[in-house]
Amino acid sequence: MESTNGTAIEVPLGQVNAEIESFFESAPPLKDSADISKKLKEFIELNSATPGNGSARRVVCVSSGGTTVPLEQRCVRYIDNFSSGHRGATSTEYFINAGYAVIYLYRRGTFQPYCRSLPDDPLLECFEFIDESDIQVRQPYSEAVKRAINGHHTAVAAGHLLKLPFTTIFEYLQMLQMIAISIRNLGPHTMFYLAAAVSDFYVPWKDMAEHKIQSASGPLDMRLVQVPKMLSVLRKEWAPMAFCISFKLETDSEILLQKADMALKKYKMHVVVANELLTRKEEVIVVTSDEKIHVCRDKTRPGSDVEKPLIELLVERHSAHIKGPHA
Ligand code: PAZ
Repeated sequence: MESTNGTAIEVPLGQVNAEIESFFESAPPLKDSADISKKLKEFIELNSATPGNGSARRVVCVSSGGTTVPLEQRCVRYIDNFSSGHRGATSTEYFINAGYAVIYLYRRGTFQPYCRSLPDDPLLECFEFIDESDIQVRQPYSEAVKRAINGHHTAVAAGHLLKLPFTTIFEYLQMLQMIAISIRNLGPHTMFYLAAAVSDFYVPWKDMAEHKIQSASGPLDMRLVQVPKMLSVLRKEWAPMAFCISFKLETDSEILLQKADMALKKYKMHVVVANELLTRKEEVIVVTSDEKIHVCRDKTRPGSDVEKPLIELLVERHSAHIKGPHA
């Protein structure tokens, strides 16, 4: 909750929990939850310290892309947002390079790690026939295809990348909870890097039309309710030892830092990364309880991105979190 002068007001956790419980109770159950649980269990075992594996890896959950809000239970129409998943995909590559195991919780159809340089319009651009039965990669794309196959297959085969797709707000929040609870026992060695653009408003499942809404019924009058804020519960209950980073996007630079500060305090995040829509690929501001650090893309290097210095900084902060008091 926000006061009229923009400062954060503490909402009692009991009230928040009741809203969250009601959200989860009324959400349509995840279709593939048993399969997701199994994949998570195997991934965590693989990246935990055992006599066979050697030392444990740090584990980060990177959320990426935007959630949809369905308007009908047999969904024909939905509300969506702009997020392309570029931030999450790029950051995943840098986390893997830095030695992390990444759970990539991503919106179906958005950017994928190691595949950012491939044309998506259409992907078939990359290939051509050599003869009637064989194809090859066309020359201009050969480096990008090799990089994608090599990076992606190596990370997946080594057990350093687990990709879990979502579409709706219901799927996203249920999966985030499953991930948080699954990695909780790894303690401070875990990180949440929540770059997904999560819907603020939704139609509760029980209030949603079952069938396609008919235009013959006249103007559409629909009530959207607020999605309960899960960040404080993630911090306090689901994964209390994890290092938690959330993102704040605004289009108005005047309010960006104030909103980021508020999120930091209200949800007790360790870091909030503030960014503006138009400059998000050029610079971000890393906001902590005592610092505001501008992180910029190195413009002298063609093809550089802001995620490189950002992840370097966050990995360093995570190391300090692991050494220090982390509750
Ligand atoms: O996905 P993308 O690369 O197009 O954009 C990234 C972003 C702007 C969605 C991300 O940096 C971000 O700010 N996520 C949180 C958005 C929010 O305030 O809900």
